[in-house]
Amino acid sequence: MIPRRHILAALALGGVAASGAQAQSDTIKIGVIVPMTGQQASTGRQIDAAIKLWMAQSGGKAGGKKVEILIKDDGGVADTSRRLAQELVVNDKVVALAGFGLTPIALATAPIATQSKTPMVVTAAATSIITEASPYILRTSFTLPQVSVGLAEWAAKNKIRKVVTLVADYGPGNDAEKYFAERFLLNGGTVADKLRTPLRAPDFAPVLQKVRDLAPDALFVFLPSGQGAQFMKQFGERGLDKAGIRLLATGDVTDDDQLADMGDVALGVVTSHHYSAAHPSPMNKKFVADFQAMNKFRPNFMAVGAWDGMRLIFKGLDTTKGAGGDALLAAMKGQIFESPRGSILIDAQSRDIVQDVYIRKVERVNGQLYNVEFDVQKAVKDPGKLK
Ligand code: VNL
Repeated sequence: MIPRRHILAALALGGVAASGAQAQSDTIKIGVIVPMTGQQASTGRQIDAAIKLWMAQSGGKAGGKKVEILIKDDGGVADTSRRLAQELVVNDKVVALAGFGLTPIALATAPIATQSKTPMVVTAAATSIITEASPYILRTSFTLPQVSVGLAEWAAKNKIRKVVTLVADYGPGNDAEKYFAERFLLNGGTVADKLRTPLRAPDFAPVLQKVRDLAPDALFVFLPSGQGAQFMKQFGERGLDKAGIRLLATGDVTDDDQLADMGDVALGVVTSHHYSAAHPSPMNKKFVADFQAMNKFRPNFMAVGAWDGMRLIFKGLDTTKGAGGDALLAAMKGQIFESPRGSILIDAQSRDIVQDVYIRKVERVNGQLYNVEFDVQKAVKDPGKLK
C-alpha cells in the first residue's frame, strides 16, 4: 500500500505542474528587440507605439490565448540583440521574435532563430540579403532594391541625365547605390560619383561640397531613418537646392517621424517608398488617426512595418491555435492582407514582402509637410531576389 502522505505529495506536485503548464499555455509570449536608446532610438519609439496600438486594437489575444509582448532595447548594438534573443528564446520561451532596427543586428541574430526554430519577423531592417540569413526569417518592412529601382526609372524619364549617389556605408546603402545606379545607367543616365558616409555620426559637409563641385542634375540619397533632418538642413545650408541640384531619395530621408520639422528645403523633394502617412486609403486614415490619438507624433514606415508584423504573427497564431515553431512559420508564409500602406503579400518562397512602391513629392498639406504619392508601381518583389 502506498502511504497516504506520498499520494498527497504526488497530488500536490501534479497540481503544481498542471497549473504551471496551464499558466504557460494560456499566455503566449512574443519577444520584440529594437533600439530604444542611441542613434536609432526613433525607430524603437515608433515600433513600440505601433505595437501598443496593435495590442489595444486586437485585445491582445491570438489563437484563443492571451499574448504578452516582451520589448527589449538593444541600443542598436548587434551583440546585445543576439544575447537578448537568446534569453527570450531560452528563458521566456517566446513563440516569435520581432523588430530588428538595423541590418547588422538582424544578421547577427538570425542564427538564434535557425538554431531554436523560432520564427523571426524583421519589421524594420531592409537589406535584401536578410531573409536569406535564416529560413525562419520573414519580413514586413521593405528592401532597398525594391524602392530604389522605380526612382531611377522616374529620374531617367524626367530629364535627369547626370546624378551623384550618396548612401550610408553599410548593407542597405550598398543595395540602394547598386540598384539605383544600375537601373539609371540602363535607362541612359550617367553617374558622376558614388559617395558614402559612415553609419555612426556622419558628417555631411565634405560630401555635400563634393556634390556641389560635380554639379549633377540630381543627387540620389539613402540614409537610415533618423538621419534625414540633419542631412536636409545641411543640404539647404550649403545652398545645393539654390544651385539647382534636385534631391531624389528613398523615403527613409523624408521620414514621417521628422518630416514635419524639416522646413521649406524639403518642399519638392521626390522620393520613393512603400509608406506615407498621407496614403489616402480609408484604412490608413484610420490607422493614422488611431495612432495619433495615442501618441504626439505621426506614424512612419517603421510603425507600419511593426503593426503589420504583429498582424502577421497574430494571424499565424490564430491558425496554429497558439503553437510556435515550424507550424507558426508555415502559417505566416503566403499571407496576403490589406495594410495601411496598401495590399501586401508575404511571398511563401522568399518569405519577403511583395508590395506597392510609390513615387512621392514633399508638399504642404493643411500647413504640414507630407510625402504626397503621385505614381505607383504595383506588387513589387525584391529585385535583389531575382538574380
Ligand atoms: C535600415 C534600413 C535601417 C532602412 C533604417 O533605419 C532604414 C537597415 C534605421 O537595414 O539597417 O531606414
